[in-house]
Amino acid sequence: MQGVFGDGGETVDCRSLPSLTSDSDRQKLGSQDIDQYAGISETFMTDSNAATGRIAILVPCYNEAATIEKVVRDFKEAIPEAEIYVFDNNSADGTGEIARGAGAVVVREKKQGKGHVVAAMFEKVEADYYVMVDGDDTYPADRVRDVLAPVLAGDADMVVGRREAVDEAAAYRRFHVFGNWLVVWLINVIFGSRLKDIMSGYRAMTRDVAKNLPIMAYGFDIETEMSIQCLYRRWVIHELPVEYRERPEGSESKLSTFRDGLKVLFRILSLFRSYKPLTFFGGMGILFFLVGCGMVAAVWWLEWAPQSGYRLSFIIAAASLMAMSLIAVSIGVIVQLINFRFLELDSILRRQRSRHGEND
Ligand SMILES: Nc1nc2c(ncn2[C@@H]2O[C@H](COP(=O)(O)OP(=O)(O)OP(=O)(O)O)[C@@H](O)[C@H]2O)c(=O)[nH]1
Ligand SMILES: [Mg+2]
Repeated sequence: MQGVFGDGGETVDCRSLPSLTSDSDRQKLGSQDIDQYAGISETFMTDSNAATGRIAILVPCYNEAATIEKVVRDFKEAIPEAEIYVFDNNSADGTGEIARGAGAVVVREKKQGKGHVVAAMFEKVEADYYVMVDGDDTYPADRVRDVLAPVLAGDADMVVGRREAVDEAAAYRRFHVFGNWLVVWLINVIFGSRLKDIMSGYRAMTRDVAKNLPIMAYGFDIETEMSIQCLYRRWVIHELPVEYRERPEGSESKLSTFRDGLKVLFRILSLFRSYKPLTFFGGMGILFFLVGCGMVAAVWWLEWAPQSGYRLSFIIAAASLMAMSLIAVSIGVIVQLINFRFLELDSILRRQRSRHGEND
């Protein structure tokens, strides 16, 4: 299927896959380690007596004329039964035409930003399994079946291609290694996870995830949001090491280290506040309480005269901090309760939708 889709909210249906796997294959795989999936998914695709599944390869693109043809051709060769969708976000360099020429379905998205495009992809493309990959030829197409394997086997809801740089200095720009480390560390501490790569653009996921994952990010904070949402919803994330190479000559990064880095940090903070409100507001409350206690201790320790201005201001500040600490903890408890009710609602809605076949 080929063609350009407008902005009218069309649904794109991708080709059928002949088969996935037998039950015994699934059980065998279930007990194996992630790295052992290599090569096994090929068997899934060709096993003739199993379920049917459609695979969509989704490529968000903004001015990737230098690399998109190779990316589409490589994926066509690596997984011919999948349909490739290139979501072109107002490219001015002919990315869309090149992608169409290479055999991809090209969908135009006018709202600028990777986050908008990913939201449109999940809304418009109908498939059973989704693979998301960048259009800059930095991820290996020949690992697509490995990345898909745990999702096809029913062992993971999302597989993240964990980037292992072939040449770290060339693949990552200055500060990016530190930025990646900081983001991973923050999320693991806040959400109690043990992930190693949060910002990889190479991911496979089930239809359930693609259709039910809320997306609020507009730009490069999208990957961070996807990982956090999966953690919050207790979807199973697997990481699979994949080679990560530098952009080829003539291809330009769209990422601005500081602007996009700040956006990612704000996204983490905002999701922390929304999804872990008791920890967020409770933590604030504890901090206010401790500072308040410190001020009371200072008044007692420094033995200011009763009429001293310092003494009075410290006592007023300490009392205000204690009051703020109580308010912060109360907000945390209330928002946590609201979240809990929403999660209940979400679970009921999902059960009803799956009863009506909307998640299948
Ligand atoms: N649709 C869409 N895609 C975008 C936009 N900005 C970037 N992309 C795509 O998102 C993918 C990743 O962008 P990159 O600029 O490579 O960002 P990155 O991989 O995080 O950073 P680098 O390490 O610099 O490569 C590429 O396929 C881009 O074409 C955008 O505004 N809209
Ligand atoms: Mg890139």
